[in-house]
Amino acid sequence: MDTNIKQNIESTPTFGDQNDETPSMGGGLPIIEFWAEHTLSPSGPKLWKTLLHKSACLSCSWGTGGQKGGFTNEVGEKLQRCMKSVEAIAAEIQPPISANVFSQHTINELQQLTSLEADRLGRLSFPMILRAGKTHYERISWEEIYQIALSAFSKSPERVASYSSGRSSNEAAFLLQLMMRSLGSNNLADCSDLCHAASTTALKQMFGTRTSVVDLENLKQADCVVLAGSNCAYNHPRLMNELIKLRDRGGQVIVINPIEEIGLVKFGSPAFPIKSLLTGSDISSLYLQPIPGSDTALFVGIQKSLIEKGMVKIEYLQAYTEGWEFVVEQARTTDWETITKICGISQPEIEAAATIIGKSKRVVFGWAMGITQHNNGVDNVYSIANTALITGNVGFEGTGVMPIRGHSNVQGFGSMGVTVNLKTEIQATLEKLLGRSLSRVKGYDTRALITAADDEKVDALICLGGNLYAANPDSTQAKRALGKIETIIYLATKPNLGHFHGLAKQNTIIIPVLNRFENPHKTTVESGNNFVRLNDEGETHIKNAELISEIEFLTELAHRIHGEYPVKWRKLQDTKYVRQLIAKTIPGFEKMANIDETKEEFTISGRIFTEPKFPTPSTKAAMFITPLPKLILPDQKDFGIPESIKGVIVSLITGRSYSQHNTVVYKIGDQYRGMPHRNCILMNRGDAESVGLKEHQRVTVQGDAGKLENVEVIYGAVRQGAALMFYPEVNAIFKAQIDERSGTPGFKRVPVFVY
Ligand SMILES: Nc1nc2c(c(=O)[nH]1)N[C@H]1C(S)=C(S)[C@@H](COP(=O)(O)OP(=O)(O)OC[C@H]3O[C@@H](n4cnc5c(=O)[nH]c(N)nc54)[C@H](O)[C@@H]3O)O[C@H]1N2
Ligand SMILES: Nc1nc2c(c(=O)[nH]1)N[C@H]1C(S)=C(S)[C@@H](COP(=O)(O)OP(=O)(O)OC[C@H]3O[C@@H](n4cnc5c(=O)[nH]c(N)nc54)[C@H](O)[C@@H]3O)O[C@H]1N2
Ligand code: SF4
Ligand SMILES: [Mo]
Repeated sequence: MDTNIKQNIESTPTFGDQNDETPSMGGGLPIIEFWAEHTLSPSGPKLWKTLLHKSACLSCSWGTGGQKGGFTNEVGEKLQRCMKSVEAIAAEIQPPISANVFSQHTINELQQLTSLEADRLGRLSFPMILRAGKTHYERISWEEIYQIALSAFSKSPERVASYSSGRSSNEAAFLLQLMMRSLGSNNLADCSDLCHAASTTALKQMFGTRTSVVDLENLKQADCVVLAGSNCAYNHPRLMNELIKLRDRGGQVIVINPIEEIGLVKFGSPAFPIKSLLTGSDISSLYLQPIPGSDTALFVGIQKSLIEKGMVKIEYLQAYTEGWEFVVEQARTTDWETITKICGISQPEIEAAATIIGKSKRVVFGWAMGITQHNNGVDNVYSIANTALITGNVGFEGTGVMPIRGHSNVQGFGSMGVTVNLKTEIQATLEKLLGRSLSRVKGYDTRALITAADDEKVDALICLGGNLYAANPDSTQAKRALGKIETIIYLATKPNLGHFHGLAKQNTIIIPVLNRFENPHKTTVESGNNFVRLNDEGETHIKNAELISEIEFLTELAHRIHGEYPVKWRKLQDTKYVRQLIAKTIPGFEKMANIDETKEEFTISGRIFTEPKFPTPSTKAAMFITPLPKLILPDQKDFGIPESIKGVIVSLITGRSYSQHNTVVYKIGDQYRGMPHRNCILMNRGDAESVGLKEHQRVTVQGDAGKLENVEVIYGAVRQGAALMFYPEVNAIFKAQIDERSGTPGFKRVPVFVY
């Protein structure tokens, strides 16, 4: 392979020093160093301009920025911008990739790039196509793109699909689903299918809502937060400020996580430079490290203890819930031995958690991927919400259930109807708008899309952002499946592994798009706290290029496919009209109609419960019993490894390092976990030593779909039987069990053999 392409990339500076010592707390001075390094660098002025632009932070769903300015949150607090935001912007303000990169390097060479190297190439700036049998991506005209797309999307509606990732706007999301549904296709796969689908499914059944019932104001009233399966010190850093303030006012934080994440024990936040940054603030009051995948058992244990202590709010259950008798009965009759054996937490520790929850006046229960990404993800969420309900902690200020969402507008995509489970109200209004009934054929979610493609049932795919190839388990299957689709169109800001490995059978097209702070029109996004932000128009630093806005591309494509009637697609290039359509179609978004004039950002109506009355048919919350998981691990022989080879089977947690955004790696090391590079496995010392392994030794990690070799063992505060590796690289080696009810892959409990 031509090494030039790699050499060029390696000479661009990566972020920070790889060899820092493992810090004794999360956050702290490295954050300030990072800010200084970036804001004082040659790209500093561009970075500042973007930070001050009136648009929402690109990175996570916690949400900040918008009309109040780059550093102000929805309740008007200042200095609300974390370094993850800077990291995301820094990647977007990279120079454009020179055309030579694609004319001089074959697809085989591009496939040698790592995620970090692909991202470091720079910004995409002209449309390209890789045609069947060709070795290079080449430039393509817009006219030819529309012709190819038109013929691809004229196939039978069941054979066309979209995939999307939550960084695009509400307007783009709305148009995407309108275009697909107008075609007669419900195949609207979305990254949320791999993420919080279990939360959406469970919350809808229990409360008739699909999102968090807690807003920022509410969180500020809580005196206890239960944080399960979230590493917000890395992934939602400003949530840490709320936890620090909660501890300062005498509140308690219970963390539930098989890994002792240092930032969830102690965190130094730059928002409190004097009292927190240098010395760190205590976060967890109680830290429980259960076996991966066992949270349902742990929460049933907490319920059992609450019952035994007489801390259950029976009057609340009777008045506001249904099915509670069965839930209470399940917890009462499940014996302690079963519970403690499954979750690996002792009875006294479970009781300590129950006491804190039972004695607190207002408890918020928050969770993220450690809860949803399991084959029983929906049960996990039920068990958390059951615990909230039996203690009367939903429907009052300072209480509630709070899925901590992923991408900065992933929740907006769901609200706009980019989902295979469309709300009946939205379906009805769309039918009125289009003047005909919509297809009732069940659409493909992300996993179903991959399976259908692998079965040769998909001809055309449009990807609005994201990285479908690398986000899925079993990379070999993902690659093979995408390779059976005739035409794939990727809309993206920067190249990623999917553009080089997720290649279509005939035509793979890459469309370079403007990002949130560059669009020539206003857009909106929705945070995980149900707050809608308005993004101002902006401009791009990339000159003499052919970038297009997602809105322009989608409306033009829809116009070519559908013509002028009943939707005047080209008129919708003025996003003001899209917002008017959204206001008319999407429940809770009425204020969108005038947002262009009022500039009033808002909390979506009907989402935050201030009384325990819910949008369910009976107005009561429905409770469901939660079967305890059977956590069986395969045997060594199931991995096809002879008994003579010594090794250990562990439940592998696959997730994010400190410096990556999903499939995009920004920096190779994870300093807070002491992992110097990507090819590490974080292990419990006892597990490693039990089979004669030592720290820094190189091992093979074998899953059910492949193996990674030369992996460095790093000892960490991981509970016995568990280990951690980073995605997307690790997706090469396992197939993942799927939660049947939500379609979510079990990314957090992957059985592997380490030897
Ligand atoms: N900087 C940055 N921010 C991000 C992202 C990013 O990649 N980078 N990604 C965004 C997206 S899309 C998402 S979904 C979120 C992800 O945010 P998180 O959910 O916080 O991220 P993960 O790294 O997937 O893992 C969460 C935690 O779950 C724990 N865990 C694993 N298994 C279990 C279990 O069985 N039980 C319990 N209780 N805990 C478990 C892990 O140890 C880990 O600490 O962050 C969003 N924000
Ligand atoms: N093993 C394992 N696998 C996982 C997970 C895990 O924890 N473990 N987590 C899962 C989760 S929670 C998620 S959400 C998925 C993430 O899956 P995706 O959302 O599909 O992946 P991302 O890496 O976030 O996508 C990044 C790409 O989006 C493009 N992009 C960025 N901004 C824009 C924009 O404004 N417009 C457009 N059109 N494109 C843009 C860029 O080209 C960038 O390369 O991965 C899932 N996969
Ligand atoms: S916490 Fe999330 S939304 Fe807030 S600044 Fe950081 S990355 Fe952006
Ligand atoms: Mo996610």
